[in-house]
Amino acid sequence: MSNELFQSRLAIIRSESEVLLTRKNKKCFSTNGIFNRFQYPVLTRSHIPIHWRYDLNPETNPYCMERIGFNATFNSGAVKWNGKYLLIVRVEANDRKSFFAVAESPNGVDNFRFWERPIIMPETEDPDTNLYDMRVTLHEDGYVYGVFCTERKDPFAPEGDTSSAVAAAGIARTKDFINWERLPDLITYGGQQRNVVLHPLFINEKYAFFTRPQDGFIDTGKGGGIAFGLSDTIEHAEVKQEKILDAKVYHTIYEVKNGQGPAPIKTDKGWLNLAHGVRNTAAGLRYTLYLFMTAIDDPTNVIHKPAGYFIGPLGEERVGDVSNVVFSNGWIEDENGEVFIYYASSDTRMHVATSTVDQLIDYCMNSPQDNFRSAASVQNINELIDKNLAFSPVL
Ligand code: M1P
Repeated sequence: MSNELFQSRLAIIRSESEVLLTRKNKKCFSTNGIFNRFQYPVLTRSHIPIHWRYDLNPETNPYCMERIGFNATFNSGAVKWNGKYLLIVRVEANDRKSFFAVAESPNGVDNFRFWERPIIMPETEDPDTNLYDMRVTLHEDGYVYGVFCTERKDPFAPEGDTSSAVAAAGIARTKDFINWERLPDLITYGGQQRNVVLHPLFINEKYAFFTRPQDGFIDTGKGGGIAFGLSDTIEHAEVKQEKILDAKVYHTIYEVKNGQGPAPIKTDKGWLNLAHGVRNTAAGLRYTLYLFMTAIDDPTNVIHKPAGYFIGPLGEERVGDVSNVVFSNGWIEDENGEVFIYYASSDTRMHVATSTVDQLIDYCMNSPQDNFRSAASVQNINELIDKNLAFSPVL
């Protein structure tokens, strides 16, 4: 096989990759005025570095074929670090295994590039089959923590059942996002765990976790709801009691289940929390994002919660490996109050939306809440109409 084929293919692959990696992203006009979407996703599987995919030696790869394929880049933790915007991305290869890799951008909205290698996450004595959805917390103890889902085969699955799994919260810490110290998994007593998030502050001198107790791997069963609990240590984290702070509710966007997104943002009006809610439809589950605020002195006390979703899947976001899903486990508050909300669509690709702390507080405090009946929703609309008519009779 001629070296020419290898070289010409590689030249095309390299130049197309460079065009994608250096493409400028454009802020779209926001009709709702709450946040701005951007024209392009910030990360797709095509952003995976060439040297992770191809054997670059023409002697051993004369056809210049991909040796390792990648399926998706989604559900990323996020942090601003040394002036750069980092995503701790859930990368899924064609073999269905997820792992973490850091992608870095100078401005948070485009030019994301993966670091040289994926993260080498140490294992516990019970090896993980799959890892995903890391939440990054800059804790006041001085460490950066990553809390993520570790999935293993259900040891009690009947013979022949090769899909039942058990989800738990893995914990690791770092000071540079390259070297990670793995700590024992979080122990809880409410069944399985996904969407566990470490709070950035000590609460009552203890480490504090948002949890999501659930009976099964997919079904929350009699569990569910965003919960909160305290642990004496992080080195052997154990939450003995989980208190539900935001329950699932019939006929809402979080009727089936919900889960905390990233660690909350502290503001002078309370904590801003981003979460996902899941409802059922004839076409399957639909995942949307919602916001709520909790009291500054009590992160379990919900003080403002607008009705319905904040971001729902739109346009091409609606289609992917798991369609009709938006999911977020990372946001960054910049020094000037701008907030970068990183969200994945349909378990396939990463997007960014931007807003500000002020806008998000305004949205939480001044949007009507859900009163759980159609008549009550109509009443909310009529109250706004009355207000507008009184203010300006000519609409
Ligand atoms: O497929 C949608 C999402 O499903 C799970 O979220 P939850 O535990 O709330 O159902 C997670 O596996 C998540 O990664 C995925 O995006």
